[in-house]
Amino acid sequence: MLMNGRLFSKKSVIPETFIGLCHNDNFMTKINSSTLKNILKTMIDIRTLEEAIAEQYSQQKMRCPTHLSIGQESPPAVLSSLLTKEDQAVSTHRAHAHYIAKGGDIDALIAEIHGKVTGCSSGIGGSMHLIDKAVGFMGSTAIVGGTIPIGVGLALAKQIKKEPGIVVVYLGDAATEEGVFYEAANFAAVKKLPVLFVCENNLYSVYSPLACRQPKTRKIFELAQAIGLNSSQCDGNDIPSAYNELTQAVDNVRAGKGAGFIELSTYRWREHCGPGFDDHLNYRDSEEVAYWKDKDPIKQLTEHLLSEQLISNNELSALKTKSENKVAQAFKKALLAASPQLKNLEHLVYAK
Ligand SMILES: Cc1ncc(C[n+]2csc(CCOP(=O)(O)OP(=O)(O)O)c2C)c(N)n1
Ligand SMILES: [Mg+2]
Repeated sequence: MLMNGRLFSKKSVIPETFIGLCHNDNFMTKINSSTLKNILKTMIDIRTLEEAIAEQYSQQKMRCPTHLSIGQESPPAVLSSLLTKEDQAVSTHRAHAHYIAKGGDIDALIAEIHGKVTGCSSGIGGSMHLIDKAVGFMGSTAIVGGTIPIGVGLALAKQIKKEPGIVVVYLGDAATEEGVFYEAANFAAVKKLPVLFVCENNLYSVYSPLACRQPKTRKIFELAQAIGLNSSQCDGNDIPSAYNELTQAVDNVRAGKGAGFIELSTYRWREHCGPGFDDHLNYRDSEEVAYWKDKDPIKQLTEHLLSEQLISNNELSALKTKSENKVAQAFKKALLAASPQLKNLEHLVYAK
């Protein structure tokens, strides 16, 4: 089998459901170079800040659980290049990348993970409970599937009030195994709501591979299609394929063609929850991990931009340095900021 120019003859490291999702360089040339650079910048910001979280986590200043998206930065980075401020998004326990890509503030995210008042959720939410209405980021939650009906509700409100924009509901592959997904997806399909479900299929629910949770031949996007959502699937770590498919999916929802669903294959490099690695638990093959690391979306896009002379080495290092400085400043500010006061707890938790 030939995937992304590499030959796998022994055992396939690609699950059946992803076979055929190939790299397509032709699409890359159709994407405007400034869009590609913005996508790269967003991915670098996400990776830089998450690597800094991983590095500093053991200092015990960040006391909430964190789920890192290192390795799966491309779906939100590509999607957000197609969204506007009028569009809204809801997210999952693995929310940092979604928040930053939607225009979220690095200072506010780092402060939130440190439990400080300057955090986007005023320091009482932590990594998994991010909200920032100013950028249309309407919430994330630790309950798998918990924000799916909230996103559908936001889309219903947009439809009733005739407000512009669409709603993006980020979900993991495991969230499609929750009953609430079917209820919400059915309602969105029936009402033709302006909502796009964006499923990041990283093959795992904690340590359980998709293959032991769902029939091997099932494709998640086909299941969504059967519910009545306009569905598609693509290689989420392949920027041109993701850009092409996401453009079509977003355009269809914007055009009022009904609720959509897109499944993007991707992979987390680190442990399910926490700053380290959990591969010693042997729940996934080292060959599989190596395959996905080789499909690093940042590496792929950097190589393309350099080889096409769309970015210089100097520009690239400036981009990285700027991101590192911004993240370092964010940590400094977070450590100096105040903690929330108990008297404000009720005010911060309940909506009026
Ligand atoms: C309703 C519910 N069931 C179980 C859990 C425990 N849990 C936390 S994350 C997770 C895996 C979710 O997998 P997926 O949706 O694919 O997202 P990923 O972690 O792979 O990004 C599980 C089972 C939970 N938080 N909520
Ligand atoms: Mg998963």
